[in-house]
Amino acid sequence: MTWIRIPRPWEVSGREVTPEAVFHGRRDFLKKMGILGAGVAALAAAPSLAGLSRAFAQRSAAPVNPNSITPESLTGRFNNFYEFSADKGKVWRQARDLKTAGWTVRVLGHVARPGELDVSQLIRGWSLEERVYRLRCVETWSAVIPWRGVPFKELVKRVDPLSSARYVKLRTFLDPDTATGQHERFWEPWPYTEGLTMAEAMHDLTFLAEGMYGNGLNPQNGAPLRLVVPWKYGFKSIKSIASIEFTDRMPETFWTTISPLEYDFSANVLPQTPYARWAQQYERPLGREGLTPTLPYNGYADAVAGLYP
Ligand SMILES: Nc1nc2c(c(=O)[nH]1)N[C@H]1C(S)=C(S)[C@@H](COP(=O)(O)O)O[C@H]1N2
Ligand SMILES: [Mo]
Repeated sequence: MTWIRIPRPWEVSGREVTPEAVFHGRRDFLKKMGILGAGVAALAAAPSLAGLSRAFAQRSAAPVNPNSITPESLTGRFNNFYEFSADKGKVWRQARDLKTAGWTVRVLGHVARPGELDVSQLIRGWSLEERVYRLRCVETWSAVIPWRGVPFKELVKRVDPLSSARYVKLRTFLDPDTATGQHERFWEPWPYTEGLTMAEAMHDLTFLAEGMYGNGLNPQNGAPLRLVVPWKYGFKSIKSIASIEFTDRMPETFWTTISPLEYDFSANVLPQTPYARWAQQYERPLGREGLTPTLPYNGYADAVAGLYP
């Protein structure tokens, strides 16, 4: 399958500038494919994606760069998902046991509509969107991934947080029988927990993904539902979400609990600031030779710097 990376308006802060017409052309293209509006069923019924992508590329004068998307063979076989293994090459094998059928997400805390959401029902009601984002791991490797899902704020608005809600706290499942990492490193603060301020949660870039590369998520990438926060280090993009809690105080997270001196709650990608055990000026894109500079806020400064006056 050929994927063509078409820059979106918010990517202007990166290396390329996109004529507005390209963005609208892109939307029409996605509509035709059924990604916008109709959803998964239409996508499955769509003709060859590679063919459509080529046709679209020929129609448009866009500066597309088909090489920047990281091959799925890499992002599907090199993972951080400590619930399963601390060995990035073994996660995909271990995670095959994750049962995602009938998955629910619990909504609780300072919210008008708490409850248990059935994920497959939830997804059926969404107008799915595709977004190509950079992912920057704090360990300095990086990837460019085409996600499929909805802005996280769509879900937040639906459950109607109270005005007392100042943070969102997200948790992954707890199941040491399936997740060998939770069993072997039982002393770690499971379940994996992450969080955002309400302003970050409501930002248009903050994404809730149910798919990548045009298919549903694989277990190793966080099926059935994960967060994607592209301007923060990868560990904020919590996989396999089991609960969403609205709180009035900053939550402790997995990493701030394990090592509070290394990890802070915000974890924004700021290349001039050493973070955790690593210098952060450069990154190693998966599947490519050598290093490339890391950009402030991972290339999304224009879109998000306003959150941090
Ligand atoms: N539940 C959970 N989510 C997680 C992690 C994890 O260990 N457990 N690892 C994080 C880290 S460190 C990174 S870099 C990304 C990696 O996502 P990927 O494997 O899909 O590329 O997932 C994040 N989400
Ligand atoms: Mo990471």
